[in-house]
Amino acid sequence: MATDLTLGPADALIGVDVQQDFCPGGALAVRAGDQVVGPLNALAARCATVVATRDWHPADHCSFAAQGGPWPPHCVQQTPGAAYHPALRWPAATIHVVKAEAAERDCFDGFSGRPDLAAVLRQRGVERVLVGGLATDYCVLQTVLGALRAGFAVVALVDAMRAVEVQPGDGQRALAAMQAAGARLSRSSEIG
Ligand code: VGL
Ligand code: ZN
Repeated sequence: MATDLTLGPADALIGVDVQQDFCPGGALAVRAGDQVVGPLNALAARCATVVATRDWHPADHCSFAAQGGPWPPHCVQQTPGAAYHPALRWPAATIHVVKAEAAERDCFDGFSGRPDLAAVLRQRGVERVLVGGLATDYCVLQTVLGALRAGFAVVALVDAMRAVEVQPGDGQRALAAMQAAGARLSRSSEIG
């Protein structure tokens, strides 16, 4: 049911970009990024539908500094940095989505990746998505907004996400933007 925080068959968990390069020691490390793994594992074990997205760039991606972009090279396809954090326990039936595969375009929204996530979720009868992962102020924010645009109710799992914070406060501003767009902010411990 979309009106409370009790899990049902119409709920899906989306773990955004919990990849080595976004975790401590990675090429574009998010502070304490690995701390999202625990709450995501706990919910993944309880959700009928689980989605995991990955940032999945070619080596010459436009967002990398060598091409004039803002970021160091990260999440290059088929490299260890693009792998999921090793402590993640995605269920066998997890739906895996990749995004930002084309060199000439960046993409922060899991609903603009491959396969078409909105179509896959609708086909399964999903009405609400619970979203966590990395990073709060980039791909988590855009995936939350993408889900809302696609017509899903959204619970943003505040303890299961961490922010890059290129500018201090970006994480808090991202949470405010999610809420203003219609997402419900919740701690994963509140999910019944
Ligand atoms: C991301 C920066 C660059 C993210 C991806 O997953 O939030 N951030 N590429
Ligand atoms: Zn990226």
